[in-house]
Amino acid sequence: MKLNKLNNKVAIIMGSQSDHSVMKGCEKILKTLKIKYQISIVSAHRTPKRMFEFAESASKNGFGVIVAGAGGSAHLPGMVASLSSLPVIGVPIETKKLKGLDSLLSIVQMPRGCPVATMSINGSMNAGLLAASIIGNFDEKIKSNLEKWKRLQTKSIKKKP
Ligand code: RP5
Repeated sequence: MKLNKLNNKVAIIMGSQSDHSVMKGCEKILKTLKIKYQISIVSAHRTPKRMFEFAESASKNGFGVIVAGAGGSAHLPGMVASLSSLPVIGVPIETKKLKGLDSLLSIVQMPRGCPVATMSINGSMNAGLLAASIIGNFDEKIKSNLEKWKRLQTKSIKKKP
């Protein structure tokens, strides 16, 4: 597939409106790093056609990374990874009954041949940071924004408690 000149946007998708409060962490860090993103609800089981259309056109639409949050059986990141050659970062969403261990194990245990980079439970900020690292490989501005952010983080850690 022909790539756009610069596939430097991040797609944030999530299985349900109820995932949004967690996925806001990803939005926040992308905003801080001045990375363009689009956010939408795409459910593998409630809106399968939407998921197919999204995944199959993601690269053509200028996305360079997909961040997918899902809870419970959490098949969204894996399904999207099977339909797109873009890197997919999965965010396991904490669930009421199993505290997100279900989501984590589901997303992390992708079978051979279809990887999903799995974050910690509710680790949406790290998903944004990892997306920035990937985009920063070919977008100098983003790389420098990320480097600056890391320097500030380091500076903010006091030596003494
Ligand atoms: C998954 O089911 C979603 O990702 C969400 O985390 C979970 C529960 O969804 P709701 O019942 O709250 O819509 O598809």
